[in-house]
Amino acid sequence: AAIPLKCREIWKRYGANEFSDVDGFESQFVKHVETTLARSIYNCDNLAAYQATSNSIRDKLIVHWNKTQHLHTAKDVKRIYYLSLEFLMGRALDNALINLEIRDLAATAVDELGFRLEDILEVEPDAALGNGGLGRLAACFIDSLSTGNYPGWGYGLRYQYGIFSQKIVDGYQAEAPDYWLRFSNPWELPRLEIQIPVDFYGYTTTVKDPQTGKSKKQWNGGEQILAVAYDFPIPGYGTSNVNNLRMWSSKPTTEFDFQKFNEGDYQDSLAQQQRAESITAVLYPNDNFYKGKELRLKQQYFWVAASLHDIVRRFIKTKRPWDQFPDQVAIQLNDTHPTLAVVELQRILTDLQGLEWDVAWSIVQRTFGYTNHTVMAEALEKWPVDLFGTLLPRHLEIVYDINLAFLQMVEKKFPNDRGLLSSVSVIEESQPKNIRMANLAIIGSHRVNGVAELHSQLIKQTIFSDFVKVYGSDKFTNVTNGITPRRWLRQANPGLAALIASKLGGYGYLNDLNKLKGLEQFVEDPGFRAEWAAIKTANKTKLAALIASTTGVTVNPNSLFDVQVKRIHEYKRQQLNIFGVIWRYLQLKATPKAERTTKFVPKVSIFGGKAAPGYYTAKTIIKLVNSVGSVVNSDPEIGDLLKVVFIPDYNVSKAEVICPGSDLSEHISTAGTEASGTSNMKFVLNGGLIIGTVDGANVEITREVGEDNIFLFGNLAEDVEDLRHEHHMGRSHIPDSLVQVFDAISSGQFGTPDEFQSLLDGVRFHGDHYLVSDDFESYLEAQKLVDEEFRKKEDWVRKSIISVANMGFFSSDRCIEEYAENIWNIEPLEEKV
Ligand code: T68
Repeated sequence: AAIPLKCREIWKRYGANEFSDVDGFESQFVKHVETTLARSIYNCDNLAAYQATSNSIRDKLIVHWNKTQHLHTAKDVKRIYYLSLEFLMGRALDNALINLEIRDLAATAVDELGFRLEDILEVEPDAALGNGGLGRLAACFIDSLSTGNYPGWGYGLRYQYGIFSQKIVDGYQAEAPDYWLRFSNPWELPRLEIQIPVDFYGYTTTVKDPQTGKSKKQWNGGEQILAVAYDFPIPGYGTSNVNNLRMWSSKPTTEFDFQKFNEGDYQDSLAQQQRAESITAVLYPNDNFYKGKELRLKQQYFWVAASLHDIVRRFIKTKRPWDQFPDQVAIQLNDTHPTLAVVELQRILTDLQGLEWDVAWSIVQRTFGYTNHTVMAEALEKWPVDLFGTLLPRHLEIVYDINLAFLQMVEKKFPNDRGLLSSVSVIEESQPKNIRMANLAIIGSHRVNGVAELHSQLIKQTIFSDFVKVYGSDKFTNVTNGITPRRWLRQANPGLAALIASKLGGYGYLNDLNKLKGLEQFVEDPGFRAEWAAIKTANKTKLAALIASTTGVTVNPNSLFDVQVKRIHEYKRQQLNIFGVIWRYLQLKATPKAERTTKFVPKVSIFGGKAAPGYYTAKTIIKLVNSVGSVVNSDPEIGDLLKVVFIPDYNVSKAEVICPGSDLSEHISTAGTEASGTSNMKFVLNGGLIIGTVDGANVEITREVGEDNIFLFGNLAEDVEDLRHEHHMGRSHIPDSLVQVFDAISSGQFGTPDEFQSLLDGVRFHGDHYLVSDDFESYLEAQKLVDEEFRKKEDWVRKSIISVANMGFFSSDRCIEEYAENIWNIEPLEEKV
């Protein structure tokens, strides 16, 4: 019920009193220490200071969160819902301070209160609810949605355990659980009153609709679990709009199995309830790989059902006719993980709301868009029909009906093309039968996009070519990925961000990144170049400190820092990198001492990244890197000429130190395998150069920064198929350099060779699927060129400046504008303060 008019004056007087100066912040801080945390000046450590600071900032965010949500409801605008099973957010505090433009204020205040902001920021655990690029992309996108004032929500799962934390034990990866919520999380608003029941299992029946007299299908669920909402306010930069990221957590219902109870099995009926919480317990740690686990499908449906329930409820409140649903709601599927949403919406509209099939289906198709992130077969989701049908019996029927209608349409357009029908069918007629989620996502969406130009071309030519035949190519489009410059420049590299601001008239470039172009006019200013170079050196010194504290290895910041940090995967080819490092080491050893420094630039080869716990080859690569490191780093002949380190537990907060500290970063995937890559953008935006293949977004980075400012090598995507064929015909050629590397490994120079044998055999005898042997010489050539260019210090700095100046295109703000215009059809709406 509404508050009576006569009471509202008091509400107004006390409402929304947010702080806006140092004093105001301090008073909030102390209040939170004393009441929220129940501590005092006598026992306030950095953790308490972090929590008090975060709570104070959170209060401020909530005020604007409320206003923004109210505005969107009042204006009845169309919203975009971004469904992603991963949001790799990293830390929230520094980002909030930056986006609210109160970082200096907070630094002053905590200093006056007896703390250092830097120490407080370090206490925060990463919110690591993602594996890699896909999850981080979602995090950049919601930052840009808020910054661009788009009415948009993210929907995800609130895993209790994020991606495992990685330890290196004796050179091997070991996994430890990441219980990130141990000190509670000040950035989430538990909405314990929002509890949505989600059904699983059970059976379907046909019932007569009492109103229409028609018979219809009904799902009688067997197990019910509650989805509880936790909201994370997402502040934009340069705006007071605050969007919402809603994460679901699973809870048992208060119902329980009375039959079991009556049979005297109280323990077991409770235990079954307890298992409800396991649904959102842990993030699956696979990147670019599909594994058909029932619990994963449960996670997907749980999340999709709760999110759609929420979205539909919000729409129903507007009292509009169903036909207008797509005018109010756009839903983006981040990969195929949320594809069940297509089926669930069709079920809601037909079974629950009584719409005709075709009417409902047209609404569904107009609502969804689908983003594909990979062309690799082993990553495409397929669920066994039996497993799917047991968990979601009604959904299986709907999948079959969707497929039937679709295949009839295809058959009509292309009569008697059995091959076409079987390739576009949602059902893979294998033993056992599978449901192809990508096919379902394409059929259920009005637009399908890839994440870089090359990738978007490749999906049309390879995995989805038959769908281009069916739908024409207009359904397929490209939105090249981007990154948020707030976190990946201003936050990660405050020195460089400030220098840029001093030249471009302030920080306005942070939400208008094309302004970076203005830096080009300073390239020939020696003073500017010196400042630029000094900042890089300072950042390298900081990275050297991280290396020392995490690996115990001391490195010289004057060396060339050559970095490859990303998930460990054969297609990303960390093995190519470490083979190249071994080659360099062998060459160094073979060169007379006096000539070494003229022939080789001192270099630190820096690796980092997690391997999926079950991915044996990836784990072997980690071990090889560490084995090479222990030999090279302790070789007194080599000294600073070469160091090899593996930084353990690569994550977002480490990336914020590593990206600004690189001279060169490696993006060396086999051409055609890396859909886009986004760390390539982060490194260049921070003034590093790239050595890379003609793959993913490297292609567009080259177009923007110019060929002279990037070290490209290797075979092209169009040649990969033929090269693989050659290997399979037994016509492999291993270049002599690589043979020498393999011989060195096999001789035991880097520890017991047995464990590396399979890695070498993969190249030598098993088809060299990732074309390491084909690209090795070209890689060494490119590295040689890097050495030569790095010696020309001034030219290197010029390349760095020109590259940064041309990175405007890769702001995730640009991505969101493209999605909004070409896929979602939504407009920004700004709260007027
Ligand atoms: C990445 N994909 C792409 N997948 O590999 C990368 N997979 O090229 C691209 O830049 C990025 O997406 C953003 O578009 C992933 O990160 C996964 O992490 C993943 C997770 C679960 C299942 C499959």
